[in-house]
Amino acid sequence: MSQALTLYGCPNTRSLRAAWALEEAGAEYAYHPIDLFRGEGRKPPFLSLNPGGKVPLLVTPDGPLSESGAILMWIGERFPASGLLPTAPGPRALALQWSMFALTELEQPLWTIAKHRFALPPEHRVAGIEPTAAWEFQRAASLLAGRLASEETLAGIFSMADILAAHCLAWAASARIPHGHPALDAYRDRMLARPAARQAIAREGRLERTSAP
Ligand SMILES: N[C@@H](CCC(=O)N[C@@H](CS)C(=O)NCC(=O)O)C(=O)O
Repeated sequence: MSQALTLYGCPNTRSLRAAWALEEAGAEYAYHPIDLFRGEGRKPPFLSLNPGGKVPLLVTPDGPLSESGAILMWIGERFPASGLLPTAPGPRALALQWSMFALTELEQPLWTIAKHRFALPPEHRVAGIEPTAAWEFQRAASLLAGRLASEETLAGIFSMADILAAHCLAWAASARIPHGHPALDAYRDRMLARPAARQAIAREGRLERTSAP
């Protein structure tokens, strides 16, 4: 399977989640950069693979897969030794719960802020929405901090939930959106110090093109 995996990604985007998970799994994969800032995501070669025009996209033997959460679940299932999707029922349930929390509660206000700062066409942006979204993010972060007050990781062992949550916390830091919990900064830094995270960041940092999409 290893040679059949190709990750389409772009530095400083959600594709880091997928690269990080692949590195945790010890998977071999080709990395194909899509320069979103030059509109490559909206050009026909990439749109034929992902009509949504977004990264990450993982081309797998089961077909092209979009949505970072689904990609991490796929990697966790295909590489069970990675522990990304734990096999024991208790940790597995918690990994799924906190993954969904990261995607729907923690990320949602960050994405709202990003959309209304720069991602939406100017005529659809509402500047006044930011304080509400920032408050929602702080409320979600408080729940995360509560969970991590007694645990090193969200599922009791490292899992895909930690990739998603740590990525959201890194996103918040780079966008200067505060959460008010220094312990979450320590958690984020601990997760990002994992060798697989460092390798993924280095892999995405290389922007030279290898082939056309
Ligand atoms: N829900 C999707 C969101 C993916 C997404 O919005 N990716 C951004 C980069 S972080 C993108 O590709 N944007 C390009 C565009 O919308 O044209 C996921 O989690 O994978």
